[in-house]
Amino acid sequence: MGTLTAGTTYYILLDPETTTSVTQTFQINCPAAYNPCASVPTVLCGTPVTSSHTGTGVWSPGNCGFSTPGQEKVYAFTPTTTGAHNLQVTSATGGFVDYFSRMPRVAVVLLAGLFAGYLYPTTVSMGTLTAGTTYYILLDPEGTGAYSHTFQINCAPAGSAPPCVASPSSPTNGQTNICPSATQTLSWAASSGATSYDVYFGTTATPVFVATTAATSFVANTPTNGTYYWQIRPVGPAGTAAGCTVWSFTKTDVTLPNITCPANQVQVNTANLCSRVTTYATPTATDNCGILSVVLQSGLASGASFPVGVTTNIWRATDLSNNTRSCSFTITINDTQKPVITCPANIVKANDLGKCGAVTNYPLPTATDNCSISGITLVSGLASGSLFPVGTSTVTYKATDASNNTSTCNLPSR
Ligand SMILES: [Ca+2]
Ligand SMILES: [Ca+2]
Repeated sequence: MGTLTAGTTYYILLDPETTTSVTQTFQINCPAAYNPCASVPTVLCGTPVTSSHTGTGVWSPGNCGFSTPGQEKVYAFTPTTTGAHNLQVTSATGGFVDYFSRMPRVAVVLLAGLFAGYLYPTTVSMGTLTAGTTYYILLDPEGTGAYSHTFQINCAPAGSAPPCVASPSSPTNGQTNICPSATQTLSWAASSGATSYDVYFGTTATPVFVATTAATSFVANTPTNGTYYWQIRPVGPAGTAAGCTVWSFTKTDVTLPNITCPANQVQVNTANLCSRVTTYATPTATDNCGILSVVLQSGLASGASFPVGVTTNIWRATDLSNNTRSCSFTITINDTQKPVITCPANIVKANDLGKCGAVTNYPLPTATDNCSISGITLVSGLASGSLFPVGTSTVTYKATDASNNTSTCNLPSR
């Protein structure tokens, strides 16, 4: 029946050459389903292979937006030396064929974890392949027409891979207390003969491949505090250095900030007030990584009205990792203003009948103070209600404020 196309409906007409009874049994024999793994030819170093494809395949791994519906071919390659290999396409007809290979840097199951190589560029790096390991290459056309590609795998040149870098430039291996930041620049000395460096980086002792760079530095992402591990594998024409040391560093800030408070101050009250408006310099703070804030925790701000007495001001500095340290200082306002005491007016009276004096009551003195009065006491003379002798008696009262300032007044009477 020739080549039939999948999904198309064909009609078969049975038409006897006679009008008598005819019985026939027939069937349509279909081709076996295509199996790309039924035959896996071996590719040898530097030996061209011509791969021909026609019709539909069984897989269509997408690549850069192009599907690959064509017939696949799988090839096996086992390098005899460890080192850099590349795949070179030397001729092609029919159009694009996508080349997939096992990514050499990650553990894979056959044909999973693929990277794409194209017809263009005609040579693509396969990275460092390991001697004795079998790699698989999948060729998958982007169409179902007829394709023919000739390719070869070029093996590592003679020589040896460049040496590992002895130690990192920055951060140093094992460095701790590196200030937290979103990124960390890694740098290392050049390795003799290296043309590029494979950078491995991560938070475990087995860092993963993250980049290839021709430079001797790399900016790694360090979004969280903790220990990071990294490894540099110098790459040269003959291969990639193996067995290079895994280095580490730790990003954290456990160093408390420093904060310096101004000196203690002693002032006197503002006249007629039990306080004084006082200013002071804002405490200064420094930190190995950076200051987030310097705030007043308790006490009063500069420029506030400080009450008579001792006010303790506590300031706290917080660094970018929320480490804190506090300092304190006092502002003392002394009340030096005496209270004001007022005695009642003089009392003049005659002697009580038959007495050489007079029982006399007088109103008690009153007192005011800018802060508060703690007491009014009789210092000398007779108390109110006493028998005052004939003549002039002097009564003296004393007012005391809360700061032990005193004032007296006299109440002469006779
Ligand atoms: Ca700090
Ligand atoms: Ca006072």
